Amino acid sequence: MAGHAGRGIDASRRLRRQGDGRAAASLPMKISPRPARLAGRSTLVLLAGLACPQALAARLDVRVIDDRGTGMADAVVSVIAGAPSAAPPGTRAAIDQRDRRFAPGVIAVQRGTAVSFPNSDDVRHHVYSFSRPNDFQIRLYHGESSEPVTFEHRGIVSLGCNIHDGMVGFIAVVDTPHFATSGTGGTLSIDGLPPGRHELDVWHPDAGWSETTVLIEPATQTVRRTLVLTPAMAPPAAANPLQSLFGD
Ligand SMILES: [Cu+2]
Repeated sequence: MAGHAGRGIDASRRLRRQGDGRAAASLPMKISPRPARLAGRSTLVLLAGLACPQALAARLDVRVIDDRGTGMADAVVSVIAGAPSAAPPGTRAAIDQRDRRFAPGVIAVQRGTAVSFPNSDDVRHHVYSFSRPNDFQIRLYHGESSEPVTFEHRGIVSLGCNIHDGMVGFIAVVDTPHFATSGTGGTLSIDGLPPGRHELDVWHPDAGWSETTVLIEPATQTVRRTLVLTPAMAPPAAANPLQSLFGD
């Protein structure tokens, strides 16, 4: 992904074009959307950074907000600090199915993670994804599914259920060990970051992919960043199946 087309757009020019006065007043930075993966325009803005001395590996504290300042849950942030890598063998994760919802509705895993899809409902579900090359399906089942699904390719896996159209979920497959998903309030932390300027990717169901960079100074202990995402669309509440899952 390093060096893909579109990187290095001058941030101030982009932001001026978008007429975002507040964002334009922030510090200069490199920023670029990821057109190939983006459902719509998305904007990522650096608001603040803070460094504390004395540590080799730093922690990144992130708050993801929308353009009204509201914290956005279910944002996946990953930092590319080194060569792409798969999860250690045996790494597991799970998405439950409760009350005809995927729970949680968004998870992030490192490539190579085996994800199980237990069904805690008293109805059968038929979980599938058309997201090639991570596509799969688990035919109608109750309780524990027979085999977990190992996701070998970086990208977003959109989940559905063949029985219940309203069930929507996502797995963000990353190829770095440095990632986290924002909870209520839009906050997350990523530990163990080495010094250097690293690519920082963020994905959200309503905003697609964006990327920027994060600078970890050699003596940095904690870096704090606020990332502003502009949802790609704002459909009427009743017409948006994602809203009940991801609304804040
Ligand atoms: Cu179902």
